[in-house]
Amino acid sequence: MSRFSPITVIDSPRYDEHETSGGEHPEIPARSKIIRERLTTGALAAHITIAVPQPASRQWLTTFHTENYLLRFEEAVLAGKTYMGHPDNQICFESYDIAILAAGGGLTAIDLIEDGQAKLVFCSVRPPGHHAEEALALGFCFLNNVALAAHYWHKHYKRKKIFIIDFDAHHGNGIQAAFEENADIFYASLHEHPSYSFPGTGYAEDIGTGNGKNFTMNIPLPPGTGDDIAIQMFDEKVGAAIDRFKPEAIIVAAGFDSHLLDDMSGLNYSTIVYSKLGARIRTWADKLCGGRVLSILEGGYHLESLAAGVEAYLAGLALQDT
Ligand code: OKP
Ligand code: ZN
Repeated sequence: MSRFSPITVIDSPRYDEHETSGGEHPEIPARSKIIRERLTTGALAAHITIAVPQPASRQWLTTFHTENYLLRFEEAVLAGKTYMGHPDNQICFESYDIAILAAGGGLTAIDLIEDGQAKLVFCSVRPPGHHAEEALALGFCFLNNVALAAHYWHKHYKRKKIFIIDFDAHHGNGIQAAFEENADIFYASLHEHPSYSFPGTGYAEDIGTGNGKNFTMNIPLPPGTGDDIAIQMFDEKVGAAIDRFKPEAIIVAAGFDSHLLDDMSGLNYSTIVYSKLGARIRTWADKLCGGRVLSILEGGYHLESLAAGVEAYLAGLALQDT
């Protein structure tokens, strides 16, 4: 026998207002729309509650980003600039507010979890965040939604040990930078090998520095890697690390660009891999940290595969064997 645990999805139609579709850009509002459509009408709909995000306040944005960077970002949108730093990072007039609402999604989710209203929360946010550094927009990311959520959980609710799992096809350089010297917040990432992939960081040798040594884990995978090797590495390496670390909470940087049909990476996962990842994470969460799992959307650019991947992942998280 098995049953579905309830899932909370943080979403807002305002996420669609970060409008980047002027040209060929892949990080588009259609991403949010297709996930919304699938989750509200698909097989999981009966198990999903939608909740509305609140914008992140300055106090929490500055736990990672500099004042100066936030001001530059706001000025850029007000001045009508079309990108920040590199044309990858397209902006429109609304982008600053929407990025703050994306960061706020994670904080709202944590409030719901700590208030006992939810255990499994998925934030279907745009723009993504894991490449953003304290004062740098990179790879479609402006504010580091996952890093900000980890700081909030750690500082506001005093959850001392947080384990971050990043299964986006790309290395989350921004999350790593945020916590590489921190022994309380573990960062584990599975990604396409940096020699072949953006942003070129995330070598296995990078294991953290200072107090944070051995609290960063990078698992680079060669182009062409499929489900079996990915799951094997995930079980062996991430499974061992999380068992040792014994977190009080898990945050997942959930990206779906490792799918076979997604051109943004050379990884070749099928949709089923995401349900397997979800099932593992659920098992670890139940065993180690009261079932608390916050997942925040990162990449995923092949629209059909993105929607199917999110649904499979949530099914894996929610389905409990009894
Ligand atoms: C964002 B996320 C050269 C190509 C850059 C950017 C990929 C960003 C991926 N300018 N490609 O990790 O899904
Ligand atoms: Zn990615």
